[in-house]
Amino acid sequence: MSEFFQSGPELGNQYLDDALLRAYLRRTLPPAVLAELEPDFRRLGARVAGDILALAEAAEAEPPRHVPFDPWGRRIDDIATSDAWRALDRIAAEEGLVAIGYERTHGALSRVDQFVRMYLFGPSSATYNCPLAMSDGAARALELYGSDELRATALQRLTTRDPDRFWTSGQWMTERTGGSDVSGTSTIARCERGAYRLYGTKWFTSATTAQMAMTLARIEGAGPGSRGLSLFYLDLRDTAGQLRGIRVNRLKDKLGTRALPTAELTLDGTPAQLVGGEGDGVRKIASLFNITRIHNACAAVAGMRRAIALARDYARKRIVFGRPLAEQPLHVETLAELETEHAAAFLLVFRVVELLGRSECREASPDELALLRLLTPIAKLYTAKQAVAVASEALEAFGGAGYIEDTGLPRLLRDAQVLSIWEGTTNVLSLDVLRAIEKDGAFDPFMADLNARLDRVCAPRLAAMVDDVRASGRRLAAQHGDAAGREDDATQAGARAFAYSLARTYMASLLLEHADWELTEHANEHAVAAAERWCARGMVVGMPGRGRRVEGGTDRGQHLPGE
Ligand code: MFK
Repeated sequence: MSEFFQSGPELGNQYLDDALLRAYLRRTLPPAVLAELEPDFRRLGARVAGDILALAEAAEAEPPRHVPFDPWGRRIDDIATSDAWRALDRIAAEEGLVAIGYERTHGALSRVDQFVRMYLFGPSSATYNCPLAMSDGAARALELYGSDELRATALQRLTTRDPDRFWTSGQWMTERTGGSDVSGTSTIARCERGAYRLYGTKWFTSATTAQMAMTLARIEGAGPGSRGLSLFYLDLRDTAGQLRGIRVNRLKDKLGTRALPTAELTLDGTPAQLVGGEGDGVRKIASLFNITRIHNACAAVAGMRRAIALARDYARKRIVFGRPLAEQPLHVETLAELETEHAAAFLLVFRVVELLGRSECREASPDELALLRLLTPIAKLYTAKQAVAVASEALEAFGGAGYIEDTGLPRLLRDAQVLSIWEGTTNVLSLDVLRAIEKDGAFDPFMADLNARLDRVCAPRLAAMVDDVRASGRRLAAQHGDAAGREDDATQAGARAFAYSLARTYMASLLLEHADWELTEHANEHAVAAAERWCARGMVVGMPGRGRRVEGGTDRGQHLPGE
């Protein structure tokens, strides 16, 4: 009988092992800032492969439970969570995972600092990054629209590093009558004795253990549609920690993100405070969900990185046909494709993070604000699809083990699948891309930014690819010209392909910029290979009615990223 046992994959320091992250930071941060932050990144990189990872595994092993009644029959609607889940909350506060974005110690670059930490923390957090994303979004909405009182209370709580004072926030947008079409929200806000109370049902509320929530409701008598909605702040618990005027109907039985409590709630006279005045609720809550969409994209790129790190480690250990997988040309090729997907996604997400920081520190030009508006849905929609494809391929790299629950590997795929659903589906976000172009005039700033980046690429080795990306840009401009001002069915039907094309073309320019820096500064060819792979796959995806050819690639029709 064989005594052979295969060794499972192990994680090293997730900062030190991430060559792209470290190179990006050397390229982007002033040396003094990097020198100040790097010891912390290195420390967190070790923790997320050590004690934080152990807590995440413990939280996954003990999912939340809804306890509707106390032993004597009183309705309590407790959501019982594990010690590990609560420990992750404290760590999040101590590590400043929300706070750093608001302390702004390094000005606009503070968002880069914060998102690097979220990128490291996310895959070891049992999805605690979701409550943190919503808390960050809520903090931004309160910073923009909150009263002095809410800024002095709730905003301080969301952005403190003191774990005893730290709060998380829910973001309750989804109703049975609404879903993607938030304008269908049917929760009513009634003014009773000078204060608002909410009545309605919220169909998906993630992180229901939070202390506060931001939500939408229609003030009695207000008009229809999203303009008739208003934004409200809810202080969820009384001094005994009981929910105020809220019934938990049940916890959702989800495909993944199982440590994260997601509930159906009935609001029955929930006390609420209006935020930012009456009306225009969707526009106001957009300040929140544009932040959570960036977190979503960061979670996608972090999930890809984690799947690849595990697959790479395993490839060095697993011997088949006489040599390790890491020496098998086809396996190496497969991993290189995944690395390319990750690199393109990483550079896109951190480009958006840089713009976010500049906008919040009032350093962004009008063109940069429009670009941020457009790149946010692009990054969210494209990286989410990549994350699913990369997780699926990474599971396959483990053979049968990738399909076995107690390896922990299937969770990578289950948790990736939500990324293209919550915070707006791929199609909703593709339509948002059209909205950003039509309403915010974001196409010209996009093209100007793309071409300016290509102008800066000077390594002769990259010149042919620069020409390819410019050609893609011209095709996009032609498609944009054809569709400008049109809101017909054909334009809508082509929205996803157009969004993918914008994403792929912009990502190509980022890969070339990074490759140029690597070549010039370090004579490093690795990033060139990623750019070559990306460009060879084509950038402009065919749109229905405009042919289905992929420019620079084969005639494969519309394809999903990573296919
Ligand atoms: C690990 C990472 C974790 C992430 C956290 C996950 C937590 C999940 C919890 C959830 O809540 S998931 C639920 C998420 N739901 C959504 O994301 C909603 C999806 N649907 C949309 O996004 C629709 O596009 C939208 C509801 C916004 C459409 O609304 P309308 O009212 O039909 O659209 P309209 O009339 O075009 O927009 C109204 C206003 O909002 C307009 O401004 P004006 O009033 O000034 O004209 C729009 O320009 C503005 N607007 C819409 N989208 C915007 C925006 N402004 C800025 N940014 C945007 N993205």
